[in-house]
Amino acid sequence: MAGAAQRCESGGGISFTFPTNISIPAGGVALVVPFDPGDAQSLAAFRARYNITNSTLQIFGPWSGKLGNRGDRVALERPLTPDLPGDPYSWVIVDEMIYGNQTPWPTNANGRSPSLHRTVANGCGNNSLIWFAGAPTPGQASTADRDGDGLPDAWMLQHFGHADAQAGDLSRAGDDPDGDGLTNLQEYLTGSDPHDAGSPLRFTSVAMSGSGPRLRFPVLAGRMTPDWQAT
Ligand SMILES: [Ca+2]
Ligand SMILES: [Ca+2]
Ligand SMILES: [Ca+2]
Repeated sequence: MAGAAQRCESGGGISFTFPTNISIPAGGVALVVPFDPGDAQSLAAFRARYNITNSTLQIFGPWSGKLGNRGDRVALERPLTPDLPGDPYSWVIVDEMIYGNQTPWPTNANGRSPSLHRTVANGCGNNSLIWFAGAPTPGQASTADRDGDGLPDAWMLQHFGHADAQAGDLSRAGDDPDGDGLTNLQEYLTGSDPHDAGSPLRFTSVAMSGSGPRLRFPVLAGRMTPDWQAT
């Protein structure tokens, strides 16, 4: 939601209708929670649990229902003005994701475990390749990278247990803790596991083209090109 105030709905296993006349600035973040954010005690406990220090963060709730562990739909919808006054509004999908708990979706975001994080805001929400499982970071964009090393905080929390790069546990962007020849930044960009040497970059084809070899490999959408050619 960017620009003018609008009324939106999140639907699926859970549902929440935003109040009218609210706005979220372009690139901004809002949070929808399962409890009433007007309950100061619950809100304080939630902020403390997830270390949310942004006092201006807009928090809405409560949502009703529960998201399924095996799969569900989360959609952002906006009302369409009816042709005739008095007719009911219809709802238009602005963005949508229908997730699952099996490959190609991240399988370790099942139940009380890591959350699904979106790597690019403008990719198709139903594309499993733009999501990864990481520690919950409510109120932050999934791509938040507070130390600016190219590794998102959520990815760091998931794999190293902290958001900032540290030399002691080889969590810097250029480190290679599993010794598979890929740096942590390369592991992130290619969607592999920085602590599993059996999870390196894998080429899906190697062929000769006009000026040299052409290598193809799968990547997470929005992170880098899947097609490199040596020069
Ligand atoms: Ca970082
Ligand atoms: Ca590595
Ligand atoms: Ca690896």
